[in-house]
Amino acid sequence: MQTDPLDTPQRFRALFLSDVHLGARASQANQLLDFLRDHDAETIYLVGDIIDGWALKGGWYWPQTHNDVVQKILRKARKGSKVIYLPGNHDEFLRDYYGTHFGGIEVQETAIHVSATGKRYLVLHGDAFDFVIRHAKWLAHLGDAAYDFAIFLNRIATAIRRRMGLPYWSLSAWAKLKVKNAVNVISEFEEALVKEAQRVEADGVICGHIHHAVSRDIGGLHYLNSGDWVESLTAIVEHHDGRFEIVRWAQLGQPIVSRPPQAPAPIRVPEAA
Ligand SMILES: [Mn+2]
Repeated sequence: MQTDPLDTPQRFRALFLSDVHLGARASQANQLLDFLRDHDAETIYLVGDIIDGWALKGGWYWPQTHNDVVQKILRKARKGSKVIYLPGNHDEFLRDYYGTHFGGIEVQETAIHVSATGKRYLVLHGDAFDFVIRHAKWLAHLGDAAYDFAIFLNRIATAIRRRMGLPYWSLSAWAKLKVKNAVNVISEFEEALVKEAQRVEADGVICGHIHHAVSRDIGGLHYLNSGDWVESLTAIVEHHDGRFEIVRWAQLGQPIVSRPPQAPAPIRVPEAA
């Protein structure tokens, strides 16, 4: 693999990205652009909050780098990557387009990703469980029907806020306010998502939403969170042998999934636009 060291991205079986928040000033789109130059995959899952419709409502902010990220992803789709977009709460405008395609990108509410080792992963953003997490204590006493009802209430509440033009209620902001509970909120989120994976008979779950990248075992299920491109600059890759790995791009473009040292090419051929 030494032929074209600078322009050949590492190719993975699957790549999971979430919480890029394009359109928000805090988005580190330029870092993601570097990451995407170096990372390719057979299947790319956009696990929600890729475009921040809520930030755009507060004033149009769309610099070239944000556009470049969109172009880069569309280009990967054209070149043969299967790209699946699972909208989150910040890009919920896409939720009207479930089952449709644009530029080769499929929009779905949730997906099941089957790993190279045959394990089934539920893939979704995760905000549908905010209500469950806020009311976890009393719901735990009421059982499954109340739990399903809470998910339903969450959907209604989000629709009402959207209809009334109210700002989106943020679980992570709420968790940060209640600082000493933030750890609990994270573990309640993880438990709710694992429970949902169990319900659909998956072996694991891959989600985003809480900007907290992690890969761990919870009660025999594999919980993965792809983190974000606002603060932590993280993604999940699946290697060809079915191994999942959290990639941390935080150290100024020095990925932890490192390539072997390579001699610099004398001339860097510019990529076609
Ligand atoms: Mn979210």
